[in-house]
Amino acid sequence: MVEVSKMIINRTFFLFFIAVAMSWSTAFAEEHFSESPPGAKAYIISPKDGEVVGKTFTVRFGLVNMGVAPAGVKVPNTGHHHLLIDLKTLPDMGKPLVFSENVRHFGGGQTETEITLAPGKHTLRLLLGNYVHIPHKPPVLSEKITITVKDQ
Ligand SMILES: [Cu+2]
Repeated sequence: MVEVSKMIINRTFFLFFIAVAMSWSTAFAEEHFSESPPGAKAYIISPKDGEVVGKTFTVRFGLVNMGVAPAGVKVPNTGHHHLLIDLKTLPDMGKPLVFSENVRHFGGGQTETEITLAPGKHTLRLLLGNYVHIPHKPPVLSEKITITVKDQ
C-alpha cells in the first residue's frame, strides 16, 4: 500500500512538473520571440538540390534581408542558422529548437559548415533561430533540398 501511494504521489508530481515545464516554455517563447522582417529568406547556397556529393562536404548558408548574430546576442533582424538534416517533421516553431544530430545549431554565427553523412539520399534545410534559439515570426525557413552522398 505504501508503495502504491508513493507511486501515485510520484506520478502526480511528475505530471505537475510537466505542466509547469510546458507552460513555462510557452510563456518563455512568447516573451522571447523575434519578428522577421519582410523579404527575409534563408537558402542553401551549396550543395544544390539534387547534387551528388562526397561523404564529407561543405554546406553554405545563405540569408537575405537579415543578419547573422551569435546565440545570446539580441539584435533586431538577426539570428543564427540551424541545419535540419533528414528531419521528417518540422520542429515546433513556438519553442526553442532542441539540439540533436538532426537539428544542428550554429550559435557562433557560422555561415557554413563541413558535415559527414552516410552514403545515400539526405535532405537538408535551414531554419533561422533568434538569440534564444526560437524560430522567428514568421519562420525564416529555407526550401528543403535533397542530395545524394556517394558511396566512397
Ligand atoms: Cu540555436
